[in-house]
Amino acid sequence: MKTKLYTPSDSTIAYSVGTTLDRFIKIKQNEFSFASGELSQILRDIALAAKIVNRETNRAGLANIGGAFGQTNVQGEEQQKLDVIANIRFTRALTKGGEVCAVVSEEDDEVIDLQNGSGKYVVAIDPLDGSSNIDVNISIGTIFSIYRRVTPIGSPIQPEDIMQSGNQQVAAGYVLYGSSTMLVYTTGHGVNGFTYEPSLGEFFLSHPNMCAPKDGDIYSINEGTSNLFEPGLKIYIEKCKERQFSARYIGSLVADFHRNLLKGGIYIYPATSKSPKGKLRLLYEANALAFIAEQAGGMATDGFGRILDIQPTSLHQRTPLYIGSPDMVVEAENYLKASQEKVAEK
Ligand code: FDP
Repeated sequence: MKTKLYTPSDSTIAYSVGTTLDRFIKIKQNEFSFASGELSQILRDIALAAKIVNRETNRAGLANIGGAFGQTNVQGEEQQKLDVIANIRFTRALTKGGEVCAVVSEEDDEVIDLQNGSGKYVVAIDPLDGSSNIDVNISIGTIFSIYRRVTPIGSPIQPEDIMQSGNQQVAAGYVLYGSSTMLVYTTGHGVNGFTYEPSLGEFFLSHPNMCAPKDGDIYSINEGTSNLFEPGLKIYIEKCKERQFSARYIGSLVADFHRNLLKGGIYIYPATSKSPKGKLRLLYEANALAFIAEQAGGMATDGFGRILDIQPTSLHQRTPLYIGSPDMVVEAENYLKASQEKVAEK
């Protein structure tokens, strides 16, 4: 039998559609420290749930799934119907995938034991971040962190499986439901972004090896509470204005973070005199984005120290967050530290 070697062609009538997320995960599997395919499966489960949530989000205005659900979550925030739907979708996908033993979610006050006896991983997730933006058709997101459990597989979940500092993450990512839907993730070997192609139902590699600009000229902060800011932060914001930086604040963490990651900038959700720990949650918001920021060459602190080194003490713990281009984060941090030193001297 005659054979001929296949040579990939750059055909203009059947052009290559690119690298799917699935294929990329498979190619990269040997980069994981424990390359047995389980982590790949979790990423695939998350991608599947993200596609479903993307569909629900796009139909929200038509399918009576916008608006409030009628209950508050553990944060005392009113749950939106899509918050609840997204929580169910992600938890179900992770349960059925079989690799995850426990989930920490913004929407559940307790740890969810998935009863997957052989599950080696723990996932912390904000299923739908920025949910106050759902009803006004503005970008929202999903944020996730993946950890290996530290106690023996099959035994009951222990606090030490859950309360791991961010530097123990084996993977983290976010999904941005925006003008297009993107999934961005890291396994500690750089950051890659995938754009969803709805007609094929696949995420395709669109942003390989994402790098945060070292410096930037965008600052993102809710200035409506500026009278409650620490003196050092007030000075930093004034410096941004003096240099005529652009103020950009969507009020959707994933979307603000993503823009600044691509363009160069800083996102700040600070401590205020009213909320000394800020608003954002360490386990399922700050840690994942901090891991991604650092993997892209950016930086993430609580204003004084690295986010990834904070030892969590409670499930829904909050933290101030300064994240983005490293030069900007360092400068903001320097103003904070200088003003604290002045206070200490008095
Ligand atoms: P939301 O409450 O709408 O879920 O995670 C919380 C968050 O949104 C972030 O996505 C967003 O950046 C921030 O809160 C907005 O808070 P403010 O309205 O206080 O600025």
